[in-house]
Amino acid sequence: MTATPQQDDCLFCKIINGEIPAERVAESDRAIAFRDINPAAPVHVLVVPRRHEPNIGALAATAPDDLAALFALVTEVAEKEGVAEHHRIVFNTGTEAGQTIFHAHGHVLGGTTFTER
Ligand code: DGP
Repeated sequence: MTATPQQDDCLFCKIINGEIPAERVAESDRAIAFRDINPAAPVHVLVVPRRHEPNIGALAATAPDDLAALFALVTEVAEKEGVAEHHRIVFNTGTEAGQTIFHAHGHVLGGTTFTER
């Protein structure tokens, strides 16, 4: 089996490999979910493909099965965290959109009422 593509200097690759600790809440063979270090809501979990791609569009183009697996894990996380009925999923692409970690990831946010878009 081919190794999952990863990047040596990537923080999220290091979390995936266990080199840097994180509070994991769920995982599958293609994606992992862990709590954001700086939560913006009572529930704030990052859902991250094991495969290193710089953003969600690159993941969709390169590995659509991994994208589907990512969303399956989003659903699992929302259920586990008790926010299946009300949650927000955010994918930032590019610095101007607020992306700071260039390994594709979705923010699963919930446990509060969002008033702004
Ligand atoms: P973004 O701005 O969309 O690239 O989101 C990156 C998120 O990653 C940001 O909300 C903070 C989070 N984060 C950064 N460093 C760490 C870390 O070392 N551990 C964890 N759990 N989260 C981190």
